[in-house]
Amino acid sequence: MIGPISALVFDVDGTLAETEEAHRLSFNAAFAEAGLDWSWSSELYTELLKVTGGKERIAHFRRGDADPALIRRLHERKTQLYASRVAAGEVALRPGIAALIAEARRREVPLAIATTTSLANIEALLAATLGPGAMAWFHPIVCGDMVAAKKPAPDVYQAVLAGLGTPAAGAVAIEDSANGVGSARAAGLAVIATPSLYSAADDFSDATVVLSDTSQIAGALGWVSRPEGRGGSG
Ligand code: XBP
Ligand code: MG
Repeated sequence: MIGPISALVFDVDGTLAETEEAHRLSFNAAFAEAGLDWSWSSELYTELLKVTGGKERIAHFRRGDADPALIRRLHERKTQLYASRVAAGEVALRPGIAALIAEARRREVPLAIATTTSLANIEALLAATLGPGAMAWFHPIVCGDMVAAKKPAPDVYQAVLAGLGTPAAGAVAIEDSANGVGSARAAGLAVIATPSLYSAADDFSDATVVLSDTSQIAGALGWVSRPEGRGGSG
């Protein structure tokens, strides 16, 4: 079990929710709209996810020979398409996540977000799954483009710790990927890893704890999380 907790820091994609399939389909739809014959299969996307950041992922896929302005346009459109999918209810929180957030709020444990994705994607996901006021429950929310280097660099978690005004000791990160675990560990946080559909084959040896299911996180923290739906996130 992990010791006293000063803050709980959530990753977004693959951790709060299994979002990567919606991202993959949105990338492919943006490519098709632009008349490009680029199409990312699940197998290829699993490989491409080793590169964090949607814009960096496209550049990597094109081996660095795609026009940066085209990449920006494609990524902006993809983000719109992804937000529409999320708003349509295509993405649900992973098991126990809503109850875990409610339990942290009941215990007045500060909540923060450290992610590679964009603020627009977080706003869409939290509004669709936790309601319009949920963004305010997390502070700070640090996104990929707000820091110099994306995961596995420690930047995003260092920025979160600075925003929390708390040392790494006591802060616990919840992550679904090797890149995310690496980033949090490099910033000195304990990390609960919960492998997701696209990260199942990742190396989680640096994680403090590896759980097969997000509904086990409360137990790993020594918390009794309330059953889903009762006294939950409101
Ligand atoms: C995972 C990522 C992101 C998403 C796509 O983010 O690496 O790039 O795959 O989102 P997280 P964008 O740190 O939350 O696991 O296209 O907005 O980058
Ligand atoms: Mg993730």
